[in-house]
Amino acid sequence: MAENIYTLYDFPDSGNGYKVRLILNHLHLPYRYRAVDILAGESRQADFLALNPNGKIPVLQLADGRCLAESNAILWYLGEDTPLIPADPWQRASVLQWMFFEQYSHEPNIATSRFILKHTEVDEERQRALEQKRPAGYAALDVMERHLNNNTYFVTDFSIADIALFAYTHVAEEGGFSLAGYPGIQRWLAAVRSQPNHCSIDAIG
Ligand SMILES: N[C@@H](CCC(=O)N[C@@H](CS)C(=O)NCC(=O)O)C(=O)O
Repeated sequence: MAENIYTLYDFPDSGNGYKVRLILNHLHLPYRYRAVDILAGESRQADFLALNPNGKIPVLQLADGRCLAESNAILWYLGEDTPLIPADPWQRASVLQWMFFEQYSHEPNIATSRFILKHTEVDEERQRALEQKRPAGYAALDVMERHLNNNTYFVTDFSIADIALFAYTHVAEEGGFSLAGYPGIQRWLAAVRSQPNHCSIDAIG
């Protein structure tokens, strides 16, 4: 039986955490799972801040104790030297391009809207935030749709760019974003789901 060399600190409903669970599954890498209750403030307590001073899950801890935060950095670390990251320099940079897009244009609008709707009481301030995020979230989906009208995946073959963008796109409707007018995104979601070793957001370990 393979040894658990990784410990994943995570919040089960997190799409950022799901990215890491998904790549660990794709690569058949066993891991220990440590749930962090971010709703109860556990990510801001001293023992967790010792792992990630930024107070956010996911954190991947290696057997020697080193900790890596930021979901897309973890994808890069685990994906190196596997078919999930291309060898060609242009394609590698293109993978990064989509992962930076995910963090700057997609996640701050779509993931955070989903968090507000699923995990908070929507008061006036949060309602305003939802309204501000809506056009920016749809603009990100439009960019993806244009690309996916002519491409099966974001960069040539299935890669960590697809994992990064799948995590919150497949649950965009929970954030109030309808995918009905996005046939290219829907085809791509199906292509990602059909990958061997795909797992759902609620699958842990
Ligand atoms: N850029 C980070 C974002 C991580 C993030 O926003 N984590 C949220 C959950 S999805 C969190 O830990 N929130 C708890 C907190 O801020 O205390 C990544 O991609 O890993």
